Amino acid sequence: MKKLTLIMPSIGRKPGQKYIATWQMEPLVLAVLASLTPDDWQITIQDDRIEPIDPDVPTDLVGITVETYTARRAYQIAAAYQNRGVKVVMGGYHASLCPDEVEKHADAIVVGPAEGVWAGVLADAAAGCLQKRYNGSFDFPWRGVFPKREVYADKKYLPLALVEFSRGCSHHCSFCSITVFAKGRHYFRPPEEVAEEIRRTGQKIVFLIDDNIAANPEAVFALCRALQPLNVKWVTQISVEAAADPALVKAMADAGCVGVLIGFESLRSDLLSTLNKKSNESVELYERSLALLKQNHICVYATFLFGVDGDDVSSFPRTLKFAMKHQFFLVAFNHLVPFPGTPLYAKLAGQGRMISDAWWLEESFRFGQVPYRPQMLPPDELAETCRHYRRKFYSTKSIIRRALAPMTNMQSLSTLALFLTQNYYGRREVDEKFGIPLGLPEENHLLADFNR
Ligand code: B12
Ligand code: SF4
Repeated sequence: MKKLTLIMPSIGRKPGQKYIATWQMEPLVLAVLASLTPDDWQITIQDDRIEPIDPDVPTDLVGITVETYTARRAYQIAAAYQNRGVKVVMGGYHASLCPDEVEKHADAIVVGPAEGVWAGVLADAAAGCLQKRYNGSFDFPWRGVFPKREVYADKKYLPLALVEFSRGCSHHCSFCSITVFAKGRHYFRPPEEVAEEIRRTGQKIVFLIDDNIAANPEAVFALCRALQPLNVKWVTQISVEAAADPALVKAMADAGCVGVLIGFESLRSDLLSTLNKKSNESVELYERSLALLKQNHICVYATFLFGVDGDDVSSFPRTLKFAMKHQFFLVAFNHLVPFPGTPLYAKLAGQGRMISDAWWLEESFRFGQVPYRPQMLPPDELAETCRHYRRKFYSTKSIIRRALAPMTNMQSLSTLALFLTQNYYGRREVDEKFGIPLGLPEENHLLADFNR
């Protein structure tokens, strides 16, 4: 039997610090790839976020999933296998957004979804005739495929199942990797297969990882009908205008939705048109959707972006006040990140505002650093101000004030316990995340005794 090793790289880590606790979710992508792999391959997985990578493991082929923040680390791991003559295939967001770069570090890459091409890649690898690049098509029939979670059954992850209902998004926000990757498409699995998959996981808490689950509201009604009998609690991501639809929000709540992540991005919705984020048309819309979510006992993880052109520092206190007023469950105060391949990246590069064209490859780059020149503040000050306001949001006083939300964060003892745990991690992680190097130190990047 041929042997395949599938790898999830970490971003990197600070010496002596464990990997960020809330980032240790099950690596769904590896289970999806395993489900597409013919039975004559024996699969093992290695997850760099929770265990040391073993480059000497007997294997005929290695597959690595690559995101922009994990690219440096992925290249380190690939080199360790290639040094002993093992072929490496890479795929994922970064491989699709930056194929020319990723190709230099891999024997083959898959651009786009693996569904239509992975079996062919494996056949070519077995026959010793790997091509350099395979282009996955988005027109595959997305049915009858169930991720093979057995591949990570012996590993310890956060106690929730990651499940996909749809991929892509019909919006075209200029900073977003999703819409570039999926070429603006939004496609679905049959709702009854999603329900069946959830049943099989046996988990009672589910993260429907869709980036904008309601990009097609009709599909969500069908999904809700399929999920309602399962009696599971689920969280997901949704755009703000969809969350202002009373029938949709009620259907989601009735089907077990207890939390949504919403990218509000900015209270200066007038500026969001520069990012082509047309869905966030006004603060009145935000207020309407938040009232509805509250009425339906759905907690909100709100994310905001700072450093948008035309914005100024008064946005920070104003946004914090808004976050406190709405007693958000969690918040992310992020700075804008120009991911490669996005229209935002092209614009900033065209204006000569990138500090480093390939910031994700820089040895000196750290997580939380701003890689472009914002109009609002110098890059370091923007990074530090985001961090400062995160600290304020996760202060003890703020946690207590936000806990006292009877319709949402305090609706039950179990929700309150979850709120307190998640806010504890949120507070701890402000400083833990900031400054993580990309990749591990070159001289000992495979150290088995690295503090995990
Ligand atoms: C769940 C999730 C998380 C979870 C779990 C992490 C994880 N990676 O499992 C958490 C919350 C921890 C998280 C954290 C972060 N995330 Co995240 N996350 C996601 C999300 C919503 C789902 C990931 C997933 O499981 N997808 C399902 C799989 C099946 O899809 P896929 O990876 O695209 O795989 C398909 C193809 O790409 C291809 N493929 C992928 N890998 C490979 C490998 C091979 C060999 C082959 C052949 C094919 C192939 O085939 C697959 C099947 O078609 C994605 C968005 C999304 N919808 O994918 C963002 C996403 C991956 N995250 C992103 C980011 C930026 C982050 C953070 C940096 C956020 C932050 N600021 O803190 C951190 C980084 C943490 C880390 N890497 O350790 C970005 C990455 C953008 C980029 N250009 O790289 C995404 C795309 C979101 C976005 N809006 O842009 N994330
Ligand atoms: S609504 Fe969200 S997922 Fe859709 S394009 Fe905009 S940022 Fe990306």
